[in-house]
Amino acid sequence: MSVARIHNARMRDLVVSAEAAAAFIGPGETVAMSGFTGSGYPKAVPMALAQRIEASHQAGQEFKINLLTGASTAPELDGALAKAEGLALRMPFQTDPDARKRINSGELDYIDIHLSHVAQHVWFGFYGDIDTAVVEVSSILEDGSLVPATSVGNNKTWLDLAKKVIIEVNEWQPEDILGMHDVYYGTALPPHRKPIPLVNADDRIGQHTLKVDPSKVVAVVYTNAPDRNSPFKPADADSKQIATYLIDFLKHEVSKGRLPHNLLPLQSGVGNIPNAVLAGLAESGFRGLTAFTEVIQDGMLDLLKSGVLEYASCTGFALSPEANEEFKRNIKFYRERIIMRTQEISNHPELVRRLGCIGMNGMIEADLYGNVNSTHVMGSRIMNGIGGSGDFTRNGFLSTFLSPSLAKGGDISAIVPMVSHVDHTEHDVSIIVTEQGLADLRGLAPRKRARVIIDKCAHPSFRDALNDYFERAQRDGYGMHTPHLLPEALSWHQRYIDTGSMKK
Ligand code: 0RQ
Repeated sequence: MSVARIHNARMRDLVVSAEAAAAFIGPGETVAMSGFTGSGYPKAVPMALAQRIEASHQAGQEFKINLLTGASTAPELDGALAKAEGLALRMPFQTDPDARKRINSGELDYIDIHLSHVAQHVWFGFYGDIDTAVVEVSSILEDGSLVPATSVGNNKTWLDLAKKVIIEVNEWQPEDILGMHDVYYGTALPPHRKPIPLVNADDRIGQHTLKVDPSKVVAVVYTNAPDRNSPFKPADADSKQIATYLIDFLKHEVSKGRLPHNLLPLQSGVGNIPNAVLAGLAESGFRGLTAFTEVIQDGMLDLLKSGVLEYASCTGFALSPEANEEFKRNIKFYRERIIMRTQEISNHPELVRRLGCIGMNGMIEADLYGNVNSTHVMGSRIMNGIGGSGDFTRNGFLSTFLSPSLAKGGDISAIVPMVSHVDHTEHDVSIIVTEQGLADLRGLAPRKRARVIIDKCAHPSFRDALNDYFERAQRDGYGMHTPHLLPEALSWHQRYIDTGSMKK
């Protein structure tokens, strides 16, 4: 077996098969793994663990773990463990269809928290002990330090706190990624916190590698397997229209002197609409842009390549297979322009506020007053999770939410009288954009917000019904500050559940 990427003699002695490594993990353990939006997640040990769990279940023995990661992973991790019915608790973010099915059927507990909170909540002891950490790296240096792979996520915290550590060294990861990371070891528990010394999105405040206490490492597994992500759909007409409205708005803000010519550091969510916005920025005439974000997806690599984006700070990637190859081929170019941080720093409220990020995220629905639901379909079924959207929405300079005005072939309106679940409150949301238009909610009292949201963002097929609700709420509601008709406020959702459409 090749061990070329392991330059430390003791670590080389620990190389075993994925099956032997998975045997270190026992039923009931809390296991913290690497991985952020389909990058840098362990690829062999979780699958070997899933097989072990299935064998235990066949032998009539209960075997489940609590699983913590940076964010979503991929079929080899979330998918395999969910299918094996091996998860009792999952946190903080997932996008896997099998895991989602089990969460929504009540078989799997899921804790959906802000990504910037994860590390500190674990230090505070809210999740008990971390029994095992399983972390993918690109290589192990002679001094035993670890070169992170394509995500950093919570790996620093997992390695610091876990009782035992399993390392996957993935030869598919570019070895020349060494130098791209910036791992900050200066965070502390209250009351000992100090300001984080980062004032520009490209400041380096940490070190290139992760530390691990060698006495905790029980196994090293060698792999050679790609990061996997769901392929992107090509941008459709609606995504392009949404991107156009947003970019025109940003230009307008520059002309008013509220934004500098190269804007402020961008945060972009994952998915087709944010990707369409990035593609739109490529042709917008903007130059010298910067990003302080969680995830870099295809569109951002393109912007770096064309020079429209000067540099980007992130904690992980969500790339198509083609973009992965491009990234690896030109790793030296990207290493000069990308800084990868731990997610406690990439999403840190202090830094997002200081830098004045422009947040651009997707949503499920928004209501007349600007409350946004990013996570729950019909108030009850989780889609993915809040992820880092709240870190940027509450603390950014501008918080924008982007969505088509309709879902499910036109049966669902993304603009509803009252959201069925709230992730981002009316106090945090500044801009809502659909393919119909852009609602600028800044400086507007609630009833003025409702007017602008209906007029600019609602689909024409739901506009009359929204106007009717809003007028009657102003006439018959309990108060005029934020008028509602409580028995009707969620009736659109109930109608969808009963009839398959929000329309009467
Ligand atoms: O379902 O796949 O079954 O058809 O939701 O919707 O329109 O493809 O949009 O992929 O951008 O996802 C909010 C989920 C939008 C995402 C959400 C259904 C729709 C479809 C997906 P199908 P689209 P997107 C950075 C920031 C929270 C996390 C976040 C998200 C599916 O943006 O997870 O922002 N955000 N993180 O049919 C019922 C509605 C619906 C609806 C959409 N109103 N009612 N179903 N759908 N609107 C990344 C990290 O934090 C790591």
